[in-house]
Amino acid sequence: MFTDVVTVQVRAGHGGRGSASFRAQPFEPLGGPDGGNGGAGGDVVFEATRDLDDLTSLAGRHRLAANPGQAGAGGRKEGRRAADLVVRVPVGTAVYDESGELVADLARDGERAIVAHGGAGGGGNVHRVSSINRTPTAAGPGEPGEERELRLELRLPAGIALLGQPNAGKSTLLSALTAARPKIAAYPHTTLRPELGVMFSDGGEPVTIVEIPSPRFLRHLERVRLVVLVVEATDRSGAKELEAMAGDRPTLTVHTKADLLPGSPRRKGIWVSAETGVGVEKLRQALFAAYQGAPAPAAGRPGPARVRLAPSVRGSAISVARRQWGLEVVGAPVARLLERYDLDTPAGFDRFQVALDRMGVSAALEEAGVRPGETVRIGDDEFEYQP
Ligand SMILES: Nc1nc2c(ncn2[C@@H]2O[C@H](COP(=O)(O)OP(=O)(O)O)[C@@H](O)[C@H]2O)c(=O)[nH]1
Ligand SMILES: [Mg+2]
Repeated sequence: MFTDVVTVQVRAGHGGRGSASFRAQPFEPLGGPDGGNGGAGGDVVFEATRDLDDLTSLAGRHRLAANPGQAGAGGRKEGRRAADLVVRVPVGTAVYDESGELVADLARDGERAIVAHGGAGGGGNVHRVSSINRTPTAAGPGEPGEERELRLELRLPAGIALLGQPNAGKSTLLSALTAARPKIAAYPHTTLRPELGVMFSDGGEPVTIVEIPSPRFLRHLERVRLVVLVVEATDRSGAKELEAMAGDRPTLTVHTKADLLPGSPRRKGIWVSAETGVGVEKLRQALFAAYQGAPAPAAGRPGPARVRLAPSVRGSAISVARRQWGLEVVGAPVARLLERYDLDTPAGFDRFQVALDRMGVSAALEEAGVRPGETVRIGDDEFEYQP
C-alpha cells in the first residue's frame, strides 16, 4: 500500500505543575516557600527522512501526543522538560493546518519543524514571593500544550517525472535509465505506486526520476521540473492528453518501443527501444539538457489539476459537505461513477469528469463555496478542484 495523504491530530505536552512547598527543617517548622517550577511539555516535531518512502507509518496513527513536563518539587527543584515527540516523515512531506495554510514543507533530508509547541511549566511558589505576599501557598498549574489537526501530503522529491498511458513502457524506461527495478508486465496497472530511481549524468550529477503510474498520483508532479510524456510508438493518439495533465511544466515527448515500428516513417521527437537499447543513451543526454534548462518549480505551489469541474445542471441526488480538509461529495450515483470508469487511464478519467459535470457535482461544489486547489473527496478518491 502506498499512502501519500494522512490527517493526524497532534498534541504537545502539558507544562508540569509548579510546586507549592515550604522549607521544613529541624528547628525551623515554618520555613519560607521553596517550590520549584514545573518543566515545559514536549513539542511535537516532524522530521524528514530518506528512510521512509511514504506516509504509511502514520496511516493508522490518528493521534500523536508528546509527554507532559515534570512537576516542580520542594527544595527549589525544577521539573524536567519533557522530551519532544519526534515523528519521522518522508522527504517531500508538506504539512497543512485545518484552514489549509501551509505549516511546513519538509523538502530536505533531516529538516525539522515544530508543529505543536509544548506548554510552559507552572511557576513554583518560591518564584511567587513578592513584597505583598511573603508566603505564597499557590503554584502555577502549567500551560496546556498546543493541539491541532494536520494534513500531511507527500510530493515525492523528484526532478523528472515519467507520465504515460498504462503499458506505455514507463517502468521499462525507468529501469533502463536508473538502478530502480520496478515491476514490468505486459498488462496494465502493474505499477500501483509511484516508483523512484536516480539517473546520473556523464559528470556524475544525480537527478531523481519518478514514474507516475496513473492520474491518481499527479500530486507527485509538484516538485518536478520536467515531465516526460511517454508514448508508445504504435499509439496514434500521441501526447495531447498527457500534455494537459502536465499542466504548465516543461515537457519532452519520448516514443517508446521503437523496435515495434522498424523502418516506418516516424513523428518528430525522441525514439527509444528499451528492449534493444537503441536511443537510451541519447535520451539520457536529452533528459539532462532539458532538465537543466528548466526552471525550478516554486515551493509550496498547489499541485496540477486532478479533475476540472465546470458548473453545470443541477438537481441530482447528491450533496456536498464541508469538512476540515475540504469538501466531500456524497450520494449513491456518484459512488457508482467511481466504479464505472477506469480512473487509471486518461480517457477514463475524462469520461468520469464529463459524467460528474452532467450529474451536477460541479454546481453543487460551487454552491458550497469550493475554492480553487481545494481537496474534493468522492468515495475513497481525492481530487483537487480546478475551476
Ligand atoms: N518491444 C518492446 N516492448 C517493450 C519495450 N519497453 C517496454 N516494453 C514492454 O511493454 C510492456 C509494458 O511495459 P512497462 O514498462 O511495464 O509499462 P508501464 O505500464 O508504462 O510501466 C512490457 O511487457 C514490456 O516488456 C520496448 O522498447 N520494446
Ligand atoms: Mg509501470
